[in-house]
Amino acid sequence: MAGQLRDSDKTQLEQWIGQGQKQFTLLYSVTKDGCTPQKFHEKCDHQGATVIVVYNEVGSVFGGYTSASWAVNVNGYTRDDKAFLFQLKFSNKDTFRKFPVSNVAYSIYSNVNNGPVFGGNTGFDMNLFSGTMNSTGGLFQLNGGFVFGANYTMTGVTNWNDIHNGNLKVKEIEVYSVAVKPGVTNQEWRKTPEWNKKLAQELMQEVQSIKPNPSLHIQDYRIVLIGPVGAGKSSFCNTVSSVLKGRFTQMAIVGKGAHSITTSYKPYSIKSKSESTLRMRLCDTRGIESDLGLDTMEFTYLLNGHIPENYKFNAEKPIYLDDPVFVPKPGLQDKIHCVVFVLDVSMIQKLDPKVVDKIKSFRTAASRLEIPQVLLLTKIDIEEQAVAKNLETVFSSSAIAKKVLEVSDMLGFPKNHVFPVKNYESEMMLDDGVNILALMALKQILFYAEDFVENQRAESLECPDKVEEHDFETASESI
Ligand SMILES: Nc1nc2c(ncn2[C@@H]2O[C@H](COP(=O)(O)OP(=O)(O)OP(=O)(O)O)[C@@H](O)[C@H]2O)c(=O)[nH]1
Ligand SMILES: [Mg+2]
Repeated sequence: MAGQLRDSDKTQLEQWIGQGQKQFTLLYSVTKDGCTPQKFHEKCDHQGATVIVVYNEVGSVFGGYTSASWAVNVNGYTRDDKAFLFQLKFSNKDTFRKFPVSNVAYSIYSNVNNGPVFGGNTGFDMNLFSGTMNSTGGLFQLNGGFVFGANYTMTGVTNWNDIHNGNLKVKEIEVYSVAVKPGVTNQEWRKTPEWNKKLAQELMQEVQSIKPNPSLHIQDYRIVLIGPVGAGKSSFCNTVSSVLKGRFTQMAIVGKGAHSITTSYKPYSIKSKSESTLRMRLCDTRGIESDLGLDTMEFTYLLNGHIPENYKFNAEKPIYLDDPVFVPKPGLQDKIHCVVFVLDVSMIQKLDPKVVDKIKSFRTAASRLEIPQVLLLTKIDIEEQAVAKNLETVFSSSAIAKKVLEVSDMLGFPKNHVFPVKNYESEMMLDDGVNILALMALKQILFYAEDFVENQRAESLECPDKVEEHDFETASESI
């Protein structure tokens, strides 16, 4: 049975309820089931969380949400600190207001003689009907009562007339059960702090504050992005730059092609809103293809800093030792300090086995050099609709959790080295969710780069011959 509640209203209710996308199932409709308290209780008792939606004669839509079941306490009150009243439309105009419960002891009232009741004690805030409602011309006359602000905080309105226009003739009352959407488990597979603007700002500050210790004599942490064609490597560079700059930027060209759109080794500097430059280089590379492009030897040269910046990869012929552009004695600054593998989450099972083998052998090469590695899983919005609607559900999405398991098994990544991200691609406005995911990943990447460089320094101090390419004591003091 389909109801009248619009998708946009469901999205608004989901945001108010929190914890991701919900499945709304119509349990009761006054027009279809009849307007008696008995019918309401028959259809709606013991159903878990419900939302009651009232549509009145003059185009106002309002109601109440409770996470508690009806009739847990027959003829009594049920506490529910998550309960709220709301309005969705006023006189046909979208008007979104949430009125949270203030007196939790009187959140909802279940009584065999009443339909749904919110509030009590000093007054029922919203008591829709008792007995049978009179109906004429397809309109039902609400016969309960509305007490303003008795147990709910009515911010933004001055009395109930601002919600129901003083018009108690209703075209419909619907009750929906509100359950966790399949695919969203509510069981977090990774704990994160509460997502809000403050978290985004804190992450932004942290990321900007990470810089190499001056005694290391390196200007930037060098991060390389590596992965199959079209995985979203260049998009991640643009996303990070946009997040930090606070507006959309396009540094790297992105797009779709049979072969890699990016053809060079391009290190990007990232600037913040205040024009300060972050102490890292995000290095974009040509996409991995089964029989073309980077091979393990060329990748090892890249890791060790032998490939100059802006080098145009020759897909047919990898760089070689005597190549005129080959950097013979790279310093620690030229080396890669963290490898970021980038995979399109929706393509994990469809990857060419030769590309998978290449990634594995690149991982082995990086591991031999003790370079930390993380995996970015892009396009989570394509993989899972619920996540696309609300990015915050990514860490409770069973579909994404499954992908993380699959990929960590396939490529041997520890699960906590795998970061789901959503790159900016069609948006017209920056989004806190996109920013938070990108910044969470970037922060960890920078920490790993920091660890690697610190380890290199410790090794060079303990065993000066081991790190022959770089002499920390005589390195330039230009930083
Ligand atoms: N929906 C969605 N699209 C994305 C995401 N990341 C990248 N894209 C799109 O995927 C396509 C390829 O992205 P690129 O960033 O060019 O991929 P790349 O890894 O740099 O590819 P090559 O340079 O060709 O190797 C573009 O059309 C992007 O807009 C994402 O997280 N979500
Ligand atoms: Mg690219």
